[in-house]
Amino acid sequence: MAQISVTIGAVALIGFIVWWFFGKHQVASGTAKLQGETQSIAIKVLGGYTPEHVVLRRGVPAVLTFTRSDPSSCLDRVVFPDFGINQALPQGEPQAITIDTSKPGTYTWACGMDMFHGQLVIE
Ligand SMILES: [Cu+2]
Repeated sequence: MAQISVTIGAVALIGFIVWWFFGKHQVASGTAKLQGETQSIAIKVLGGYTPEHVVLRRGVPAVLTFTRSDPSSCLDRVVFPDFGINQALPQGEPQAITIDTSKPGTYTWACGMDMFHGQLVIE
């Protein structure tokens, strides 16, 4: 009897591990809204980035507005290494960041310590 419950426990644990590593986790995704000649999107900074996957249209000037409500200093900067951007995010003050969308591709951004990440897709 004890052996059966150990076996069931082991199978359940293996199932959980497989799900954890290979299951599809939901990622908040957002597409920038076109307004006249520019596209823009608002990103919330609270325990990470929402959305953390942002889609931009190629060749249209883009503005990402980050608003940090998270009190942690971990998130007080946002860095886009491919664009040479390292911007301070004062708590509660929306910060507009202009992105050059001339080169399509997938780029990442991160907090100042490279702990939280977001993804930018220009298509
Ligand atoms: Cu950090």
